[in-house]
Amino acid sequence: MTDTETLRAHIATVLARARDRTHTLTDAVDETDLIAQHSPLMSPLVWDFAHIGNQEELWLVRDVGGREPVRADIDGMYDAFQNPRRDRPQLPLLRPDEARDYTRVVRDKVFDVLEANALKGHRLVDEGFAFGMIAQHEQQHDETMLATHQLRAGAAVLTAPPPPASRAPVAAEVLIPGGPFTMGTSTEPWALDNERPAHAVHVDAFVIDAAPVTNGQYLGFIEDGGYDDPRWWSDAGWRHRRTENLTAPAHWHPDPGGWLYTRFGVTRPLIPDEPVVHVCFHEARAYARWAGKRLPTEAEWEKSARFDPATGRSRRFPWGDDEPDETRANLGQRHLAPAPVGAYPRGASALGVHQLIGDVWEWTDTDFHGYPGFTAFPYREYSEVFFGDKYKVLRGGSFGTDAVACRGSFRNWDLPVRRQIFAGLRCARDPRPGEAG
Ligand code: AVJ
Ligand code: FE
Repeated sequence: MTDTETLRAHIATVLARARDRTHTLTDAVDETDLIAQHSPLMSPLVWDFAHIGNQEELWLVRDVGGREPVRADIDGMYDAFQNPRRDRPQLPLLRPDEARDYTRVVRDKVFDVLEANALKGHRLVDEGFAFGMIAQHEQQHDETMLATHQLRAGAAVLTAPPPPASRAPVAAEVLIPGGPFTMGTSTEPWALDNERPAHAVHVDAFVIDAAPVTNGQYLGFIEDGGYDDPRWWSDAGWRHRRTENLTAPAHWHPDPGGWLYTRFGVTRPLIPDEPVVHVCFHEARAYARWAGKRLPTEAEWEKSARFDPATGRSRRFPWGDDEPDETRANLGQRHLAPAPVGAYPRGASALGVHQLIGDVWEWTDTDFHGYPGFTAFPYREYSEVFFGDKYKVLRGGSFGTDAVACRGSFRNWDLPVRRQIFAGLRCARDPRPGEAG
C-alpha cells in the first residue's frame, strides 16, 4: 500500500469507530429519551447526533469535497453558538430517524470525497487533517453524549466490562526535575490549533502525585469537614460551594453503611482506590489545599506526561510515541468507569507518573490561553473564542475519551463550576528544602 492508501485506511477506521460509538450511544435509548433534555447543561442526544453530521457536512462534504450541500437549511439549528444548550429542545430538530438518515448520507459522501482526495497540497487536508479533526469532533460529542447518559434518570442501558483489576504498586509522588521542556507540538499531524506550536517552557522542579486522587483520599477531605472549611476554598469557590450547597462529588449519596455512588443507572458502594470523578475545579482546588498541596499548572502536567530525561525530548504519550492500546490507558468507553490506581503500569511516563492518559480528565490551575505563536485553524470557534480567564484547562482524557482525541499535548477546557464532565484531579507541590537534589 502507498502511504496515501495507508492514511485513507486509517481515516476510514477512525471515522467508522466514531460512528459505531455514536450508534451505541443513541441506539441504547428510545425515541422519547433521545428527544428529551436530561439536564439544562446538555443537549438532547438527538441534537448531538445531527450536529455531528452537520459539522462533517460543512467541513468534509462542502469545504474539502467542494460538493453541493446536503441540508444547508439546517446549518443554523446545529450551530452551537446560535443555540445555547438549554434552548436546543425547543428547536424543530431532525427526528431520530431523520438524524440517522442524514448522518448516513453525509458519511457516504465523505467516503467518496476521501477516495478522491490526495490528502496533501493544502493545509486543511495535508496528512488527512480535516478528516482527523472531524473524527475527533464526533468523538468529543460522543463523550458529551456519554456525560448526558450519566445525567439521565432511569435504568442502566449501557454495558461494558469492568476496568482491569490489577493494581501494580505506585509511589505516592514523583519529583520532576527543573529545566526547560518542549510544550505543545508542531509535528503531530492531527493536533488541533490550541496544541500548536511547540515551544520551550522552563519549569522549576516540582513534585506531582504519581496517580490521580482516589475516592478514598477524597473521602478523607469530606470526613475532615473540608466542605465546611473556607480555608481550603478560593473566594469564588467558597461562594459557589455555598450557593450550590456542594457536600460531595456529583452522584455520591450518603448511606448508613457508607457512601454510595450512581454511575450510568447503577448504584454501588464507592471503590476506594478508583480515581474520584465529577468534581468541579473549585472542589479540586479545595481538596489540593486541604492535602497541603496545589493543582499542577498546565505546563507541569505536560512535563510530567511527556518529558523524557534520557533524551530531553517530549514524547507523544507518557509511555512513548506509540498509539494508545488497552494495556496502556483506559480510553474510548471500553470500560464505563475510571480504573483503580495501578491498573496501567505500562502506561506510566518516563519519570514514573501513572494514569495521566485516560481514566479521568485532570483539572489544572491554568486558564485557557493560546500558546505563543497561536493561530486559529481552521476556525476561531474551536478554541480562540474561549481564550481568557473564564475557562480552566483539563488534561489527559477520561475513560470516555477516544484515543483519536487524546494525546500528551491535547487540551480540554471548561468553566470552573462544571462537574458533569468526567473530571478528577491529581495534586502537585513545590519540593521541600533539599528534596530537589
Ligand atoms: C473541547 C470538549 C470543550 O465539547 O465544547 C465540540 C469540543 N467543539 N464541538 C466542547 C467541541 C465543538 C469542546 N471541548
Ligand atoms: Fe461540536
